[in-house]
Amino acid sequence: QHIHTAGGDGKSLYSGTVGIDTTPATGGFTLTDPARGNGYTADANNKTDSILCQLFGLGCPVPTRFTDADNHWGTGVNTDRASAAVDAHYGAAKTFDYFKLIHGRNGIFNDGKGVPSRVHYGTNYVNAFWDGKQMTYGDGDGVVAGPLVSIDVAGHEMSHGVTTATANLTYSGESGGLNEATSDIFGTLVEFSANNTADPGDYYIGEEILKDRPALRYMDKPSKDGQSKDCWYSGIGNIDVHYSSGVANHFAYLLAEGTGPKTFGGLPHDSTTCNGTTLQGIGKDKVGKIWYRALTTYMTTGTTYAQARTATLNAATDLYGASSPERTAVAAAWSGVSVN
Ligand code: ASN
Ligand code: ZN
Ligand code: CA
Repeated sequence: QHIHTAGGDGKSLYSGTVGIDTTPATGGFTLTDPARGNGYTADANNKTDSILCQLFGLGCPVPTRFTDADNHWGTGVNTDRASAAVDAHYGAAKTFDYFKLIHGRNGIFNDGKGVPSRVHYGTNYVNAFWDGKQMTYGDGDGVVAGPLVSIDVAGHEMSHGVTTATANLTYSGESGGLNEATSDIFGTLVEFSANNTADPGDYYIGEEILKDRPALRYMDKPSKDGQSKDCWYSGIGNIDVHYSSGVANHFAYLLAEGTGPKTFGGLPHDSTTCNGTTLQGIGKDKVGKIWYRALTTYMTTGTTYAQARTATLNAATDLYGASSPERTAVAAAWSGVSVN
C-alpha cells in the first residue's frame, strides 16, 4: 500500500473541495507542490509592495507560509485565510498541468519550476497580477468583487508569464490587445481543462468573482462589458489593452464554437460575426493548439492583428495542413472579426 503523504485536499472559495499537492513540514504540511516544480502559495498578510520593491526589488514584504496539521485545508469562506490559498494553489496546479499536458510546456518558463503565489495582497485590492516572477491575488472589496482567485484569473495571469517567455508581445497597441487575449484564451482553456463542476468552463472571465455584473469579460461578445470591441477597426491600438483584446477573444470564441446561441456553465452565449457570415466551430482544443503554436512560433513583440491572422494561418497549416478545414476556419473566423 502506497502512502500519498503529499495528497491533500481543500475547501476552496470557488471550485468546491479540490485535491491539492502539498509537502510535509513542521506542524503538518505546507502549500508547496512537489508534483509541479515546488510552486508554493503563501500569505501576503494584506501588505503591498512599495515602489522601491516594485522597481528594484528592495524591501519587499516577505509572505508567510501556510501550514495545516491534517492536510485538509480551508473552510470555503474567506474569513479563513487558507481558503483563498486553496484556490490559488489549485489554479497554479491546473495551469501548470494544462501547459504541460496539452502543449508539452514544462512550467511557465519551460524549466520545470513552479512559481510562488501570494494571496491576501493589500486591503480591498480588486486585482490580481503576474509580476514576472510570481502570482499575486487581492481579496477584492466585497462590493464589486470578491477574492480574485478563480481558476480563469489564475490561468490568465500565469499565461502572461508564458507570453513574456515566448512571443513577448509588447503590452500596448495591437500587440497589447493580443497579449491580453492570449491570457483570456488560455485562462479559459485552463478553466475548461480542470473540468470542475463548481466552476465549469464558460468563455467568461471572472464570473465567480464579480458581484455587480455577470463577469469581467465575455469572449462570445466582448462588447457585453460595455467597453471591449467585437470587431477590428483602424485605431483599435489606441484603446486599453483589456478592451482591444476583445477582437482576438471574439475570434477565438467564433473559431471554437461558431455563431449562434449556446450555454456554457449555465451562462448564455451568443456570437455573431462582424461581416454577417455564419460559422461552425472547430472546437476549443484545436483553438488552443493553433494559438499556442502561433504564439510560440510566429508572433513577436510587435505583432499586429493582421500579422496574428497570418501567424495563426501558418500555425494551422503546420498542425493540420495547407488545405485543411481548420485552416479555412481560421481565415473565416478572422474575417468574422474584420481582420482580413
Ligand atoms: N489583472 C491585470 C491583467 O492581468 C493586471 C495587469 O497585470 N495588467 O491584465
Ligand atoms: Zn492580463
Ligand atoms: Ca470563466
